[in-house]
Amino acid sequence: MKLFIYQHCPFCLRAQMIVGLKSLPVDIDIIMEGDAETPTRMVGRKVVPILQKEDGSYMPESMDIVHYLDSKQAPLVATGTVDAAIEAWCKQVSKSAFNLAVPRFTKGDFAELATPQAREAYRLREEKAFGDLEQLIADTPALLADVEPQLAALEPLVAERDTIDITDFILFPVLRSLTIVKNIHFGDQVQAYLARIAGATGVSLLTEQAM
Ligand SMILES: N[C@@H](CCC(=O)N[C@@H](CS)C(=O)NCC(=O)O)C(=O)O
Repeated sequence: MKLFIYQHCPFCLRAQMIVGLKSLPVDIDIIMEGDAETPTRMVGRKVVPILQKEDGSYMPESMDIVHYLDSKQAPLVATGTVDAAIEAWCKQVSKSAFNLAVPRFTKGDFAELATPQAREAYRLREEKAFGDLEQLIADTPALLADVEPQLAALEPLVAERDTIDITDFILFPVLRSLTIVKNIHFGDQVQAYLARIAGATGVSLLTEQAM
C-alpha cells in the first residue's frame, strides 16, 4: 500500500500515526504542493492524505484511512469515541493554533515544498485561507497569549492518558503542529504526551525547525 501525504499536514499525520504505530507495510509518498493533477487523478479532487490500497484503488479522508489501516492488524487501537473535553479543547484552540503554525509551515523544511514553485503555490493557498501570513507572524505574541493558557488547561486532560485511542488521532496532530512555534511553552504533561505519542508512532515533532 502507499500513503500520499504532505509532511506538514495534520490530517496526513493521523494516517502516518497508524502506519507507524502498527509498523504496517505502507510506503509513504509525497505529493508536491501545487500538484493538483496527481490527487485529482486519484480521487477527483486536490486533497491529501490519500491511501492507495492493495487492489490499487484510492481512499481519501484521514479518519477513513486510519480505520482501514487499523483493521489490517489486531488489536484495534483507533477505537472508542473522541474524549469530549479534548475534542472541545481542539475546537477552541484550533483557530489560534493554526494561525501560529500555518505561516511557519509555509517557510518550513518539508518535502512537498522542495521547489520554489511548490513553496509559492503553498504560500498562495494558505494566504487565501488565512489572510496576510506575515501579519500572523507579527501577531505571534497575541496568539501565544491566547494559546498558552489553553495549553495549561490541557495539562490535567493529558495527564490521565496512558494508552493510545481515537482521541489521540485528533489531539496529537494539533499539538505537533504547534511544535513549529519557537519558544512556545508546553507544560510538563503536554511535553511528556508529545514525546510518548511521537515515540510510539515514529512521527517526528517539528521542534528542530521551530521558528
Ligand atoms: N477531511 C479531510 C481534510 C484533508 C485536508 O484538508 N487536507 C489538506 C492538506 S492539510 C488539503 O489537502 N488541502 C487541499 C490542497 O492541498 O489544496 C481529511 O480528514 O483527510
